[in-house]
Amino acid sequence: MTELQAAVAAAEAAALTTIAQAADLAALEALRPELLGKKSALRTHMKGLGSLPAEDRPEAGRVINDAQARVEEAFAARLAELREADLARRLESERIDITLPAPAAPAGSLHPLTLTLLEIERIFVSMGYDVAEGPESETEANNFDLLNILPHHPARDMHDTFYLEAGGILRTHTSPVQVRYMLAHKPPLAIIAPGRVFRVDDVDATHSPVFTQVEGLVVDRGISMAHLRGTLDAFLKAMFGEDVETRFRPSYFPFTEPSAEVDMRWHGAKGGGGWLEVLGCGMVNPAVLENCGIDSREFTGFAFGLGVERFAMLRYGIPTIRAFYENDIRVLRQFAS
Ligand code: 2U9
Repeated sequence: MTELQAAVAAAEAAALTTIAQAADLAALEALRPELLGKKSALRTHMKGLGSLPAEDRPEAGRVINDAQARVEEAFAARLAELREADLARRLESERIDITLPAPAAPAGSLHPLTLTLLEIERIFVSMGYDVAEGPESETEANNFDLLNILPHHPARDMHDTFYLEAGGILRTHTSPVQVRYMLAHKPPLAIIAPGRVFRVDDVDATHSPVFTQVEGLVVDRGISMAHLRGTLDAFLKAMFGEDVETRFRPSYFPFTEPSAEVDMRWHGAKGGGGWLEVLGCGMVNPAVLENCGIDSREFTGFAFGLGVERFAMLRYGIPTIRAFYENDIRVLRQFAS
């Protein structure tokens, strides 16, 4: 063996040992320049070929190339081996148990407006009322004309009501639901009409351009103001407690005659208190009954209307109507049952 062959064999052996001893991928990668780079021992021998006699060069070149090929092969094999070991270690350490139960999805809860509306419905249904619903976009006839709200009434101003480009309007109260119901059913009837209504209004603590109403309507032979008073008094007692006192004050609505506003007495924690308006009501205007195909000489009726937001604010001590629409989870969570 020539001196060169011995040196190449030693360099190859040293490289193979170093490769075999690389403990992990990072260590092996760090060896790459030293073992396979331009300045590796074998490449340095390659560069020295020029100083050999011309007849010795082919054999010497072959010897160095073969050694270089074996080092490269050993490097690639060790790389593959370490990668496989690394993958196996990660699979083991990152193992997940797919048989574990998933974390429970957080349960939502009913909105305070919904809770209040459900309670109002429960009370009226217990008194024999049906719940009627209707569309939020309405005709001017159903929302105004048939309810005796004349063309010059301020509520009909373009700036007070949302007029739809396709024709029609957003209902300003749920009264058109009762209009539709009377046009489709004969008395006796007792219904409540809950739903969203729309008015051009700036938002403040007690106003919103969108809010929720419940209106009620009873039509039968012999219905009087006494039925109206007894019904609303019983409703407010069921809603806020048996010690609630009510007071009826004269008022005016085009669709009722006579009309009244209902106040409820409240008692403050420090002895204060007073009367608070909570409802509007009245005997259905005979003209409205006639508009809806009901003979006003045979039938009379009473009607009332309330804002659900106001009831929910009283029920829960909520100081601003905004709380119902902002959907702040810290507010809503307090009503989770
Ligand atoms: C028909 C006939 C009569 C419904 C009525 C009121 C009085 C009333 C307000 C309460 C608070 C609106 O939401 S609010 O601002 N409503 O004061 N509503 S009588 O009367 C009707 C309805 C339908 C066919």
